[in-house]
Amino acid sequence: GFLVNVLNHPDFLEGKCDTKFVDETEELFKIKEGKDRGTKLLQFIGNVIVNENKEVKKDFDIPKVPKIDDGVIKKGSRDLFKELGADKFIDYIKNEKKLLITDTTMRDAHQSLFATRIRTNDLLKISKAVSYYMNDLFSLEMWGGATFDVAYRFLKESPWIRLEKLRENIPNIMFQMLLRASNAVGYKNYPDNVLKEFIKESANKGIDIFRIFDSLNWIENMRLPIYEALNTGSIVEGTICYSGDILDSSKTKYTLKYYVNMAKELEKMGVHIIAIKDMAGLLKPYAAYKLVKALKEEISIPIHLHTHDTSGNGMSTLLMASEAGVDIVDTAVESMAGLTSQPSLNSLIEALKNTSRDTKINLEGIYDISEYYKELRKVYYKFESELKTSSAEIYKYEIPGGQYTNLKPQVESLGLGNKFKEVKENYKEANEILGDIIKVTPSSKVVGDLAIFMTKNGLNKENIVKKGKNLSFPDSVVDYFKGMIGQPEGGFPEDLQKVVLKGEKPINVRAGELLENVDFDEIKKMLDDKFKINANIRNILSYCLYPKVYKEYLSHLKEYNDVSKLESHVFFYGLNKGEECEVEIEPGKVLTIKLIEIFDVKEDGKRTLIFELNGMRREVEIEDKS
Ligand code: 3PY
Ligand code: ZN
Repeated sequence: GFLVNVLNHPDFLEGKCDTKFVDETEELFKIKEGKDRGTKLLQFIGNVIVNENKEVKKDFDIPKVPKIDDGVIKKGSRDLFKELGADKFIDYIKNEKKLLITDTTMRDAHQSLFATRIRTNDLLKISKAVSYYMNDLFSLEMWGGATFDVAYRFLKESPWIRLEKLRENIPNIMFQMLLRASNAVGYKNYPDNVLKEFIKESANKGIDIFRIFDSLNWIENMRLPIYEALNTGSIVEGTICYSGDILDSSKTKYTLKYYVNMAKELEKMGVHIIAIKDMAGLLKPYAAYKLVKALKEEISIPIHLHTHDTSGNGMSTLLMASEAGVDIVDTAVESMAGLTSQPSLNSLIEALKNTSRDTKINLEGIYDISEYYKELRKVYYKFESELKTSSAEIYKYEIPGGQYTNLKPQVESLGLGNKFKEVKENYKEANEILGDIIKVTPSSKVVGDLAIFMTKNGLNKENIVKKGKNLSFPDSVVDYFKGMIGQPEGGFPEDLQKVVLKGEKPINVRAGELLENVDFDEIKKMLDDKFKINANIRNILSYCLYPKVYKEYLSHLKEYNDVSKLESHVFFYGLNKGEECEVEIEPGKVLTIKLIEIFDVKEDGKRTLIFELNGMRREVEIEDKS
């Protein structure tokens, strides 16, 4: 009774009640003018029902969150790190016999399996159980890579809030992010002050470990971000991206020597750990043994291995690396592992039990966490790839895990759906045409875009230089040849470069060096004026990294309010007639929303939807865009 009255009170629905808690949390809640919060959410849900979800909504079970001793925070890697500081912590790693484990479930696993779509709401629900049951892990990779962009672009939520809230709920385990060197969490070089500030703020908000890679393995792109991350006192992983096959002596570009030399250079720059980033899962088991063994002999800092299980050989690769003395490896919880994702955490722990590299991690609670994700994953089914089995063909195509799952829908959306096989073949050929480059975001996008372009225009190795004279190439390919994402090993193929650039001059220094620093004050003023917010440094950085996407996110926020609190099945699929959902828009403040009726399209192209909001009838008009 009383609660319902409070919730229905116009002041509450208009957001005039005490919102101190949320105001302190982030910028977004400050956008409060206009229609009330409840109505805005009804419009959002109405729009999903009318324009987004084209199928009958399925029934989804509620994923079960494992029980924990509430309030008990077990000691974890972060406590040790805080106690020892970076340098001593590295000594601890070097002296540790156990194989140390990173869990990628909150970042790479869902990036690689279903297009990075897991929402913060779902991560937060499991986060305290993760803190409780996974406290013996080395780290959680839970931020960076594609998560930043996708949060704003598709999930309409703030990646910063994700970081902040996860940090609150998981204070004990180290957080790790993936940073694309001078490309930050984007697809191109950013001005130096943006890069520096972004790294500082990420560390401030709770990132402990920065894994820094460059998409062409170009050290010049990595220097500034590495120094900046070191300056924050965080742990820095200098990364070598693995391509080709060091066991194949006919391949002379990416040899064992090439990787060892790169690792040595990174070690000289003062990184704490060398990460081997095998983004496409090309590092074969015996190659892993050879590479790790050589690195252990040639450098003195710990080695952290990241691979993907696309070929089905991922676990063997981890075990061989373990034999060769690798210090840390990446895995994902069982129900989020395998195929284009990482090998399974659960299987690896079992495989090493009672051996010299026994991880000593207790699996009991982790099984329950895996059950949670297994159930949760069903809600994200529409983003899953069709991949049902592993594919050793990946050794031929060299397509990174995340790109592999995205490429098919991308090809389909261009009306080339029946040509997926051809696009994959062209991916291989495009890579050869480009001079066999390292392929990982964003260079992998260059190869993918070129492959699609070749498929559309009937281009191949033989005719591309001649036919290409009359074609304008995709932006990513043009930028690549201009040198905007860096310099590839062995340089650019010059004849094709001329054809693509059509007279424009390429650069041979780091692109960020040529970019002028941005004026943060000016951007703040613009955001404050246009969106009526009081922009903080995170808002400003988000704008700098993704101006268009960030502005669209703010407009969305204005139009629909904060949709991050909706359950994912409602966010993606709306409601069935008669179905009810609850939204806790603030702690203790719950809206109950029920869909009563959907009417036919009217002459003005709109549909009327009838909802009940906390038991009161509400009509909403939604434009039918079909
Ligand atoms: C990213 O940059 O997002 C990657 O995961 C590359 O593998
Ligand atoms: Zn990866």
